[in-house]
Amino acid sequence: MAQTPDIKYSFGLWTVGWQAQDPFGLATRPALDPVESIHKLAEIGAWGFTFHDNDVFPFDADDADRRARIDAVKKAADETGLVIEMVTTNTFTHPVFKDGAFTSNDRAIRRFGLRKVLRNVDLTAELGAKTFVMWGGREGVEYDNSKDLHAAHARYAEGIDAVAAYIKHQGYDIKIALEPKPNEPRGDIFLPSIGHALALIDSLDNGDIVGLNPETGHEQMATLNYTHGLALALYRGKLFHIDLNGQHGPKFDQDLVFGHGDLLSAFFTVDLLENGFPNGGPRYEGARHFDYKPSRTEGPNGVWDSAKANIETYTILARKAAEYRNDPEVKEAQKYAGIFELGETTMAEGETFEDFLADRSTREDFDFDTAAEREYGLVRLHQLALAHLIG
Ligand SMILES: [Mn+2]
Repeated sequence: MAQTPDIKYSFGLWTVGWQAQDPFGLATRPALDPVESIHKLAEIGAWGFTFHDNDVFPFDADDADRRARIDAVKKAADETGLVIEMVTTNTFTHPVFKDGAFTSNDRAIRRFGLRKVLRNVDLTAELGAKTFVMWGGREGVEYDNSKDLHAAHARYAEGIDAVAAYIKHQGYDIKIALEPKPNEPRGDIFLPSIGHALALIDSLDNGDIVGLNPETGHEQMATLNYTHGLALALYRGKLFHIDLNGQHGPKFDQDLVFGHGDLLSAFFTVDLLENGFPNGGPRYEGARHFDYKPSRTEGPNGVWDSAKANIETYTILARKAAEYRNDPEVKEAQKYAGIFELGETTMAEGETFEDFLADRSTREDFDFDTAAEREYGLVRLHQLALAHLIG
């Protein structure tokens, strides 16, 4: 058992269950029974698990088979005490979705895709999960003339809004979390970043229950800063779920163990998640959810070694981030850098424009040459973080 009852670790069943088939090679591992995976996840210290509908039952399962497999997963959850915290829908594997589900040019396929998603919303409610992730992996194009791009965004918004409206219509206690990704499997995927998704959510009638599920590697594939993305989502009250993993910069989606890509970035991600912003503000309270893939080189032992590595890495980083934040030298360096000063509003509360314009220190008496000489000590502060990380 892992040693961290206070951190809620969760894994997708598709992570450890991945058989490691890729575009160039066959599977290198046998299939795993989801029930066995759930018991193994409990053994390594997980708190919860998540899944796509078709991680548990086949795309073409009949009703009896579907029910039997769902019941087996529920029984395993009960036996292990693991929480089913999130459910998501596979609208990318079957060839029918090769041009997308909500944004397919074929209207009948869009209606079929919506039915598949709504059926899975019902399952999410039945299992008591509170988060419904939507990753539109096939919602995109290879060629810019493949779609009316205005209509495609309108159909994507319509589809997401319909799912949110259905959740409210049914009275379910579920929030939707959109998962941005810039590319792969499509050449360009719609909603490629956290910022794009936030812009679309603002246009929805039912956007109050729609937020984000940002993935480390997906943002880093787009050369974006994952921790900054989490911060913006938190600022907008939209960080509903997270997918933690590792990535080495802009290349194919590597889905490495958390921390096995950009370790410094992972440290600051954990520091934000565990310790919050230096001046306070919204916090992320959900599961520390890993969406990684055991590398194709790994056999059955490597699968569980890599799953444990996610928990171990996060746990170590959480301890080091706490030590960093509680270090008096760090607090002093943060103060010197002006980090707490940034928490003060620029204009005083109740200050009028008349007051502001009359304040000669804002222009007439402002000594910008002296102000320009200010040192912030940012390298020293960063070295303190590095020393805590590697020390
Ligand atoms: Mn990924």
